[in-house]
Amino acid sequence: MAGSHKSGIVKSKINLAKKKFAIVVAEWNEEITEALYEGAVSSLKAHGVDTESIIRKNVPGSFELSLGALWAAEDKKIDAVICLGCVIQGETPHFDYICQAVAYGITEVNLKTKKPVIFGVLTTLDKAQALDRAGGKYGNKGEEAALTALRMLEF
Ligand code: DLZ
Repeated sequence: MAGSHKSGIVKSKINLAKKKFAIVVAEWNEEITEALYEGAVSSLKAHGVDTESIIRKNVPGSFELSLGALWAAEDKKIDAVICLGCVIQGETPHFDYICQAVAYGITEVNLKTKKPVIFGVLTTLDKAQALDRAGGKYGNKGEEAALTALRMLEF
């Protein structure tokens, strides 16, 4: 699939059963972010991560993902954080401000905490594009976000 990982399942060099993940989920566009969450969890489990090693935290919207991710990453038990959100363009420039803020915010949390903090945020022009990427014809970007976390833990 263009623009995605080469294969769904990565053969891990590390013991993933020992790793702990926080998944921070934005509640805006819930139908989409729940599908991303399901994708991320099933991908982690398929790679040997225990259900008890996955901690879910909700935030109101994508703008709040950065702070949610920082709080999660500051927890010494957490090895990687996966941020899931969906920003859909409306009639005002709000979209641009949220997308830019969350992209910079998550980057900053990566560098500040030195832990993998994954940007699993859809930024789409409409809901149809989001559905296509949340289990639709372009796969599930939540699954890809989980795979990215695993790849970074293997770095
Ligand atoms: C306000 C807002 C709007 C208009 N659109 C979205 C969106 O499409 N996706 C999303 O995750 N959040 C949206 N929000 C909420 C903001 O992310 C944030 O929660 C509020 O501005 C409060 O800080």
